[in-house]
Amino acid sequence: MSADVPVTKPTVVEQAPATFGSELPAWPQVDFSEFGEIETRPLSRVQKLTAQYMARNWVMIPHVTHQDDADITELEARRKARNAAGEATKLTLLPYLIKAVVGALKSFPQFNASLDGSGKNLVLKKYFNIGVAVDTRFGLLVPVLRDCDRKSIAELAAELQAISTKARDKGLSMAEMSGGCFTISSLGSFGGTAFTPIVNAPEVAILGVTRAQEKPRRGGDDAIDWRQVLPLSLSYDHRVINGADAARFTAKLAELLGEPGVLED
Ligand code: CAO
Repeated sequence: MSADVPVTKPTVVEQAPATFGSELPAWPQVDFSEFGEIETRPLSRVQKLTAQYMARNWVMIPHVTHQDDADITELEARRKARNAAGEATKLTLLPYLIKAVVGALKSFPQFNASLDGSGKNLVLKKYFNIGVAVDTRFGLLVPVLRDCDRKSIAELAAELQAISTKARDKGLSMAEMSGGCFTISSLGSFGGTAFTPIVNAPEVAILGVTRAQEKPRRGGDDAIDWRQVLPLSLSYDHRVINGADAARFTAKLAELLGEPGVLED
């Protein structure tokens, strides 16, 4: 380099703070009555708590939702036959879903796990407690059914009916909503084709199901075989679960839901 060329120091690029781009503007304060008639209703205690937890989970967990479906034609036939034969508690799809989820958690233990408080370790659970979202007049409540691996479809149906009735009539204690490994949110009786459930931290995945639909499948001699197909929406924490595992997990769920005899064992 010749002596008359000025030597320039490399520019030091300052590290942007981790919060870069996430400075939020204040929440809009709008007097809606300026625009028309309104009514103000205070949120319930449960709604306020749910809002806080949902906002935290949505902001802190990098969510991905994987969509799949399961052929439940045989399952539905067996379920209806059992109900017609006079089950003590009417069987809905949910107890079967719980058993299938337990089977899939056994095959993919990273779904039955939580990040510890430091975020540096994955805690793998050897128990199978499943939370079920229940829509109540107090707001959304999630009772946890314990040790679902050790309970039959009929036992799960009875427990589910008792706890969801209690949730709707009286609400639930924190103890009844603690200790879950994985949550199921079923909107099947309401409708819908898919949705994005929010992971129930510190769990790492949640299964949403919407209404089963009749869909055609190519049968022998190109005949149309109408099947009952259940949409599955699996949201997961992408820090812990990768997309390939989510696809394997839902495929396993679909396989298990296609073998209702095994779930009933
Ligand atoms: N496809 C088609 N039909 C379905 C179905 C599905 N995926 N899921 C349930 N059904 C049917 C049931 O089989 C039943 O029909 P039959 O009388 O013909 O058997 C009917 O819908 C009513 O079921 P149910 O709702 O009483 O019972 P369930 O076990 O399916 O669900 C419960 C129980 C407590 C989970 C449900 O009532 C509920 O509260 N769901 C709301 C969950 C929710 O709000 N999630 C959103 C959370 S995020 O905001």
